[in-house]
Amino acid sequence: MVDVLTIGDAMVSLNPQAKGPLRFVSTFERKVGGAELNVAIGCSRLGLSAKWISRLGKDEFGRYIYNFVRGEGIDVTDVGLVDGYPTSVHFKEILEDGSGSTYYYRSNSPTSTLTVDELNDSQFAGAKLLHITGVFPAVDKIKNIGVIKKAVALAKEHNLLISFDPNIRLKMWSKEEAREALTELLPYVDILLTGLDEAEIIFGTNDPRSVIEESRKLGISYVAIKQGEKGSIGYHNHECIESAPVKPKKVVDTVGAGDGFDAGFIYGVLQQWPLEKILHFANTIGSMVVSVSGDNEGLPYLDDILVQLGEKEFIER
Ligand code: KDG
Repeated sequence: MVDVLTIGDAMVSLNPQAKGPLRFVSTFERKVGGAELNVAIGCSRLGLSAKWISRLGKDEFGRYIYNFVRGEGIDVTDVGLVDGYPTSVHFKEILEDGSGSTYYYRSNSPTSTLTVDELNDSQFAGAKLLHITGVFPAVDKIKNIGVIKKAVALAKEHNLLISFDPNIRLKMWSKEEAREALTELLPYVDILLTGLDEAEIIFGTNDPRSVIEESRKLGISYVAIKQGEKGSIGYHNHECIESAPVKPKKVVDTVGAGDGFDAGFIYGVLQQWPLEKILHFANTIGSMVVSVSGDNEGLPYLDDILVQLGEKEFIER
């Protein structure tokens, strides 16, 4: 029995050791990435128990990710290593001005072998929350949305909360495909964690008030609009709060900041904190993630964030 359950695709993330277009970069550091997995890692570091359902290639990269995830204390009972589907890879490119791009090599992802039959009551019974994103459906547009729908149905049957981050990757599907698939999920969502650009694709508006209003009409209980360096806006129980940004110590790598925010928000909801506290906690995690290179390395342990928030003393030695 776990607190947080998620289903998703992961990749070896190759991080450039120099800035500039990748044709001029010759060395990379091997790390791990994957939106849903990053959230599971964030939750686990905060002290929640987390389970990640996935497939990896039966190859050296698959074993590397599997061991890494297990090392984060995440339940990997339902992570299979499959033959014939190489573990996915993505390369990150960081330009001199800090802007970046991602190049995916994941079209034949091992997660495309996951089927609805592999989801069952025992994975959901007793869990508190299912976290889903738009990345997994984008990996296999027809089949994976079916897997997610079954997960959503099981989550509802077992009274789990459902958190959803659209995480729309336009290198993987078009705006129209994303809108069509993801809007089907919205009526089942309890917690929407989104950027305004993604909200615009889904709701046709990037006005925060309208996004909240549209979400509210669908019965979504918590809405968080992530605005990066501008902070976040949250809604719950007829209350709408703007939470000020938390200035990072430095900005090294922004990938994964949104997942860190999601993990913090989920943690706060499960602790039944007031919205203002949840938003500040989640913003603080986002700011900690961007200060460290890698998609999940900067996700804090609970003690780290309590020190950051001034709620715990830092003892150096
Ligand atoms: O949210 C960060 C993730 O997106 C990253 O770790 C991997 O690009 C990635 C993806 O699509 O999952």
